[in-house]
Amino acid sequence: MVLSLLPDLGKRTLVMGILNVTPDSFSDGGRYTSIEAALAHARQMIDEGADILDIGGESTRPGATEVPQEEESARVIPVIERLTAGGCPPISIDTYKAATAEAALKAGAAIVNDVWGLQREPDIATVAAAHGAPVIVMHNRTDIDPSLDIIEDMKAFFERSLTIARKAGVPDEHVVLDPGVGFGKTFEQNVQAVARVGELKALGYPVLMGTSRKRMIGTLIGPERPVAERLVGTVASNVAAILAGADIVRVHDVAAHRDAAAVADAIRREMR
Ligand code: HH2
Repeated sequence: MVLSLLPDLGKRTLVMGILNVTPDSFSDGGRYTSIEAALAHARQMIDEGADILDIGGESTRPGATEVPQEEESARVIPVIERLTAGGCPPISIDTYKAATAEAALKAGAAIVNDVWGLQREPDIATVAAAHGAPVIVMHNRTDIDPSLDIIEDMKAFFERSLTIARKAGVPDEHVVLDPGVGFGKTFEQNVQAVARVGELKALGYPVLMGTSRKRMIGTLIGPERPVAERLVGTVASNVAAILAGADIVRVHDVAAHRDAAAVADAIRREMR
């Protein structure tokens, strides 16, 4: 259950720390490819108060090469095994591949985070259901269409994902929605994905927001600035998302977001 696994969900904003065990992720690729480096980074995020660790073995940035399933599993499974052996917050596996999700859940991961919303390999929903694992259903598109009302497109996309989830036996309480900032959207549509979170919340599911260090932030603060300078812009976007209704923020910088979420949550509680 989302609720028993994450008892604070809905009571305060949860912070999901990003652990990319990839050589080519856009902001931290190559930094955590050795198991020891990945574990050290995970421990740092746990110390900083991460509520969830999101582990991925394939970069999803535009232009990244797809990784064979075996290679993706080989990158993430040893890290998941070592982390869960020592006790840690719930781990989500960032994959759209059913076999990787299966291996990760067997190794101790508890949540499936699918950037294709269960629609690339629908068997992933059966895998999640068999393990009783919640699923993060992210909106995505193969093409960018500036003429779209992106929130309406998300609603139609999520309807398809929810049909797959229900058919596979994933209960509604195990679904988290994510507008997928940076995936198949124009800059304006990415900004709308944050601003209009309330419309997604109205669907009745918790919402996760992932803006961390993404190009949208760079566009706003100055595209010539290095990715490492996107922290303040990222925090600003996540505070806005929290005030608009986001329940979980997926971030590289856990400590900064724990502080920001504490302040934003207190203000949100007093909003009418
Ligand atoms: N963004 C990325 C990867 N996975 N999952 C969810 N649910 N939401 C997101 O917004 C999201 C995600 C891309 O960011 P990152 O992991 O930092 O980079 P890369 O895909 O290059 O590894």
